[in-house]
Amino acid sequence: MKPNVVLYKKIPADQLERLQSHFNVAFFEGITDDNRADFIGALSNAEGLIGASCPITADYLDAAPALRAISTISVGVDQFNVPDLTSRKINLMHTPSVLTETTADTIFTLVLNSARRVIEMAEMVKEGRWTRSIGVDCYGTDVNGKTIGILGMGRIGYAVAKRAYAGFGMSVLYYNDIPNPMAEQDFKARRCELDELLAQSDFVCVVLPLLPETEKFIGKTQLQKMKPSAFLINGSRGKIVDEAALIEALQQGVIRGAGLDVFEKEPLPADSPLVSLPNVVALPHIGSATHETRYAMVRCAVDNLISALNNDVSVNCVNPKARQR
Ligand code: 8YV
Repeated sequence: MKPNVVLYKKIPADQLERLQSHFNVAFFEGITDDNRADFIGALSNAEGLIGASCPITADYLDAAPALRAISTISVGVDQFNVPDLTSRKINLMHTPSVLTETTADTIFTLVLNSARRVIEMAEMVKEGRWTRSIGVDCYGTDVNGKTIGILGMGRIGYAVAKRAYAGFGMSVLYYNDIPNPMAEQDFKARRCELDELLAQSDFVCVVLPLLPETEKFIGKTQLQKMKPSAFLINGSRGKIVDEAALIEALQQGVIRGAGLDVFEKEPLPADSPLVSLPNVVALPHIGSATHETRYAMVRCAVDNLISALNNDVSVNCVNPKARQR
């Protein structure tokens, strides 16, 4: 008998077939008010759960007494209460390595777009407002040779540092709970206190995971410690930055601009000042959203679920100790 698995995100056909060759799959296209009752019903005999972008709350877990493994198609695990999963003996699998480089590309896109005002300038051309040679009102800020401060020197932080150092000759500062000797050796990255990083960096890049202790990690006080010419770049999770404080800082010129792929509330409400502020580049959470990377994430998540339900949690498991094997 194949184990029962619930899939709550649309995935490519070949990966669905792989999943179906190992499991009986109940498929839901997201979890919505319309399908919630059926989703909860399908959980009653599910041993595995796979999907992304929906919080998996205690009421779902209560409805899933046989659940042994959840495989999220993401690196971030903030949609889950990991200690609760561990106490329920449910392994949580994620997709860390496959999206590192693409997410770092997105973060660097935000660095370049914010500094060189690419979207503003492109709109000027598209709207037929390029009617004379450009003047100081169109100038941007250099990226090359500047200082980048990276909050969180994990896989993605390292990949951002690589681009900054090797591609743009930037100095790299980082803030992390533990040293990253590779980043120090490869990119001359220097670990420092948060206040020093904020005061010295021309680009402050947030690449921390969202945890209770990183929520609103960057607030009014931290923004005021940044240079007035600096940019805040957030490619991890919106809740790490106090959005109201950021909006105020951008409106009052406390910092020069921001490049944001993530927001406190997603989709970003259309009436948010972040939509209309000229010194903000806002993207719709596309960090890992390329054909290649999203496919690799799904494949990795399917592999992870197959392994976990075969009692192998040696790779990509967030809480390997959840089940004592
Ligand atoms: C996706 C992400 O937006 O992996 C993550 O943690 O934020 C993104 O790659 C998301 O999880 C949807 O799959």
